[in-house]
Amino acid sequence: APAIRLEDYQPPAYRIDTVHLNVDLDPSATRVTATLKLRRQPETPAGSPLLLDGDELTLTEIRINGNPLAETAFKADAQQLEVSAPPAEPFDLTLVTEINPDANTKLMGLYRSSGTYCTQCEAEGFRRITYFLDRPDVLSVYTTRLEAPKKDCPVLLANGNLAETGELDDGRHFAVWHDPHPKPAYLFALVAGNLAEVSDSFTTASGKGVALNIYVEHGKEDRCGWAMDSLKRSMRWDEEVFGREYDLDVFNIVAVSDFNMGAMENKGLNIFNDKYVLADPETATDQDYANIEAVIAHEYFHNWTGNRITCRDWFQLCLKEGLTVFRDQEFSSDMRSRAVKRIADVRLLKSHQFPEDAGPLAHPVRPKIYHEINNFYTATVYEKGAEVVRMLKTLLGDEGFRAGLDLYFDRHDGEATTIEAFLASFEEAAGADLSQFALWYEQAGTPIVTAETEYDPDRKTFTLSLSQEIPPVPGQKTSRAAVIPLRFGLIGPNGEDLDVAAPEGAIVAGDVLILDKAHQDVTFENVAAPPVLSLLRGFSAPVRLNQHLEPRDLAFLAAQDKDPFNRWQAVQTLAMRDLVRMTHLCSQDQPATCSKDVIDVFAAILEDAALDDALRALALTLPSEADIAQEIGKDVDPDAIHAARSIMRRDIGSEHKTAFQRFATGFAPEGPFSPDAASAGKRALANRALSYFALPGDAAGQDTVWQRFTSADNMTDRLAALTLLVHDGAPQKDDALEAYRDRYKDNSLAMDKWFMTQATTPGPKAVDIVIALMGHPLYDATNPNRVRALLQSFATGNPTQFARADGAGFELVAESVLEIDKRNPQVASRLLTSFRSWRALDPQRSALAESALLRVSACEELSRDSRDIVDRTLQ
Ligand code: B3K
Ligand code: ZN
Repeated sequence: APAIRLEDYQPPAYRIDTVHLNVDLDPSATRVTATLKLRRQPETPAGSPLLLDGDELTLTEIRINGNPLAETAFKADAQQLEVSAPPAEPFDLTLVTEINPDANTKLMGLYRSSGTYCTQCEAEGFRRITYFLDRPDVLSVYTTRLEAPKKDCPVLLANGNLAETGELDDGRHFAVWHDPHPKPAYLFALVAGNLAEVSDSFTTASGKGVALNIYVEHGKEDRCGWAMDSLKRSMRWDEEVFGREYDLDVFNIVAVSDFNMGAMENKGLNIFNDKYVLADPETATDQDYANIEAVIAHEYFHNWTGNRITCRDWFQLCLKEGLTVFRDQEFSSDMRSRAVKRIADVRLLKSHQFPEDAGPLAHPVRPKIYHEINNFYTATVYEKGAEVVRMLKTLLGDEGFRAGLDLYFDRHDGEATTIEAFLASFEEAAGADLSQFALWYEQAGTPIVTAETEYDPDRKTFTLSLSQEIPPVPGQKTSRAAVIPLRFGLIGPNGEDLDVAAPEGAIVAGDVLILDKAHQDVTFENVAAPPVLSLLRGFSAPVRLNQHLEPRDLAFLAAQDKDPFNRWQAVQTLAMRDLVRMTHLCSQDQPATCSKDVIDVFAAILEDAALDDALRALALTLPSEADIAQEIGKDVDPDAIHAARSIMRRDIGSEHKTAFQRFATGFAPEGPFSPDAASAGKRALANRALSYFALPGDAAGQDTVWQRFTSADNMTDRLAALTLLVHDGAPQKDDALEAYRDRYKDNSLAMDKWFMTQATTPGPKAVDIVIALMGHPLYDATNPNRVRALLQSFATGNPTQFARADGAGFELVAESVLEIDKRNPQVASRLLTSFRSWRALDPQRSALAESALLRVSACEELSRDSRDIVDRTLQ
């Protein structure tokens, strides 16, 4: 497939003003009649051929202005329709295509999930329904008529407002939906099936009533309450914080169990992976509740950032995704603890985006080239994209930022636009020059910021020497200095921030220092005593900070920093340093023990009642094995990392056994289960403490875990206990797995957790366990959630066994990729990305990974999705 390049962008030769779709639903032979009002663009010479995209389509009829077209006047194959000399004046093109939803295993276009017809059109799925100008800069007004047997499909939904319904002969019925807002084809959706409806309503700030409905399979109605509540809170919040109101009479959400990703923001008809809708205490963890709240909000917020204002082309994906992730992060911060949310977001960024940006799949937030756009729904576009928006807010201040966004909404409403237009709105509204800032969209790779400090006791000066560089990444050998906002504080001996004046020649706004050169020295005057520098507070820029702090300074920051993010970071840095040291000892088979600094800091955090419980739980969480591997960076030995981390847990736990026991057993929230942030924080701290109290091999501790497992009244505690029993190889582990399976065998989302827990079991049995589970009656290789629960969790959450020294883990994943790729390329290519850090492994392991990748690459029938990933991973 040819590469698509940003620099080659051309506006469309034709526009489509309106689309009338008539969809006659049938499981294997759905008939789609599309009437498109086409208009030649003034720049397009009259008679220029019209080229429409298709994908696996069969055309059965074609008419222009009602007249059938001569066979010589068009060419149609499965991938394209060419009308050789269309009328010069606006005309109606009518196309009839026949499609087979039951045979659609790619889950793109129109398919069926547990009998329900549903669609997924982003990025290029609409062309699997009818021939079209399937690109985001062609905006049309859609009217959709659906027709189906009423018995099978009592519910018929499409975008916009309901215009008409009626009965037909033979037990059939129809519904017509009209969406007045012009939109690109990727936002089209329809749903038809026998679904239950959970309804509520919302009144907008200007007094307009909106009907809210969530559609789920019958029997799941009572698990929709949290999603509905999250939706109403999102709608109110977007009015209050961004001044954005909803714009249709109805907002529908449909939950389906087979979905390639999390959810989709189709105009007025969001379609969700049911994982991000269904929740009750019995089946959902606190993390599930938080995820549902965030994803419901994210899709809702897209109505303004994505739908009302969309992308000109797919290179601009971060225009809607980075901005919308930023918006959902802010929403969750306002609903919960801001500090805890910030730490959670940074952990995600560092664990997912940093390795992407450091490996063969690195790309700028706005890529310049792609082969398959579905492979660019990445942590870089989403999470780094959100960080870039966050930096904009830091640089412009709350007011400047809001003014820029308001101008963007005013000016571009109804358009398909670009990052340049987005930045120009901020430049104008806030009077800023963002030309250098724009590099954040252009350059791949994570900048490394190095900070050195020197205190001069005679002159009472404190000098900060800063430098930045981006290590080379594929396609980018050199880079230019970025604009890096560094939030900071100089902390005096009493723990208070010093009130220092902005040094001459440096750009300091409030507590933010702006680094915009490769090297920069900043000298603060009148500093009475040597301060401790707290840099990158709140993680004010997506960079790696290279700053040497002594253990006592880190302990000081962990205890004293007024910035909760940097308190957490100081604990992590202390633990990480020690883990790297211990890993090296373990890899040489030498004895390793955790240093006293780390043990003391952990004990202090545990007992610091002034800290948020959830924050304490996070600070007591050791860096993951993948995080440690990333820190080590080369010649990675996953077994040594695992050993070091286990020793650290053991040393911390045994040194403070009684304290951990106290928190593990006496810290549950009171009263009946509630998913609120405070209660979730208590559960998180208690379960974290339990993991230090009940160490592997400690019979009494594991009895306590078993007690927790059997007596838990909520999924968070039950799953935490199950995971400890299984991962630590407790004697009760088989009983626990069996009890869990018996309890949840009819609930797929809960069973996903059962598969995931086993797939992430450390130890040499994991590959065999995964292979056995692939043959389990409840395993379903066609369900993306189940595949991700078993195989993706194994590949990304079980580093020692995925990278097993004999290559069996790589083989298992490579084989699975090849198998899944035949049915569902998007799920396969996502699984394949788990190889992205293969070059950082020790030589023996990286050779084995390479041969597994070469095996995938040798398959001639590989999908475009997987071909693209394997080629780039091997390059
Ligand atoms: N916009 C969709 C993602 C579509 C993925 C296409 N492969 C969900 C979201 O970001 O809200
Ligand atoms: Zn999104």
